Amino acid sequence: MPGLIERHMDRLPFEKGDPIISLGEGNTPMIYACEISERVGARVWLKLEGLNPTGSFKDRGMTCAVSAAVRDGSNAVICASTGNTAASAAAYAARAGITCAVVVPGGKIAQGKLAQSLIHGARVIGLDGNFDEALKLVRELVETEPVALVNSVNPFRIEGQKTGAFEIHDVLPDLAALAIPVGNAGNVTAWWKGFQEVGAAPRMFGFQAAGAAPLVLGHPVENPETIATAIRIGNPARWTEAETAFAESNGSVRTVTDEQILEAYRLLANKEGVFCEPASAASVAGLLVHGADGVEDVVCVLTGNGLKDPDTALAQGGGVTPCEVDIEALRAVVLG
Ligand code: AN7
Repeated sequence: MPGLIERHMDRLPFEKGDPIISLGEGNTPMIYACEISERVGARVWLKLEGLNPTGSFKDRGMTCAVSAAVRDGSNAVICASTGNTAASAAAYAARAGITCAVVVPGGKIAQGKLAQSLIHGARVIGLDGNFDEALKLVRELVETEPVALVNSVNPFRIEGQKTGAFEIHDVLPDLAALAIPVGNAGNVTAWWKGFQEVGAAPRMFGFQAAGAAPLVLGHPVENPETIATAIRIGNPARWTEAETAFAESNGSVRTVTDEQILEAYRLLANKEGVFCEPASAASVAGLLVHGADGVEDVVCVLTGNGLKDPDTALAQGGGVTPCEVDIEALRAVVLG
């Protein structure tokens, strides 16, 4: 299967003969969510972006950002990240044979994302600060150093991520709404751009964690906090673009609490069989809490794979039942 640059080259800033760094990203499954549809009172679909090569939607943008960096002669990339961008940048840089540095909030990213970044050979820098501080520093660094910045301030990231909208539009051309978690606001910007390019205009329903909700509050949050570490962001780089997407699409941006996020996270796993990371569950939590505002159908973007964050799953799941090697003991604990 070709990657998304080859599939969508007519709508992307690439030409035949350009170097393409791909891991076979995109073309993710979309499945119907029976239980959630019933609870929300609308047809709810789940777009499983956690099934991209590194386990998150970031791969759509990263194939474009790293391919463009290679085309332009870069031999190093850098990003600030809450974890998924780091894992994706590390993988695509490894594939391209270039070096990668990732700057993450020290001790505040999920274990799986850290493991990925390390095993792909990135230089992992644990900053004594949060994502917003990391991004500010990295932007300053690339002003003087010959390193390509692959955060979503890079327009190639937006170009790649907009292809999710093409895939949904092929299946649901009259889709009424998209529910999406919002952190740095690159993804909602990209999805809205993608829908516009195919002449569609579903309402963009964005959801932020209550402790990290600058777009809802209307001002930056100095010390963002949420269990959904992926969206622990207080000053989104794509602020104005996100506001435009919500306004133009007749959408909205609202909050969900950590408890509501975790409830949706458990519900997705228990009733739909879908294991996503906490930040991704914010989209479903938002619909469950705020309703679907009368729309008939809505796609929730499940942005990252649940395996990214084993610690949260272990804390939220049931415990392990011990058993000695004995058939009666086993019968008792299995049936008990
Ligand atoms: C699972 O990896 O910002 O609003 O540095 O990992 O485009 O930022 C991750 C963000 C949603 C929010 N869900 O998307 C990073 C990073 C997951 C994420 C978001 C992120 P944006």
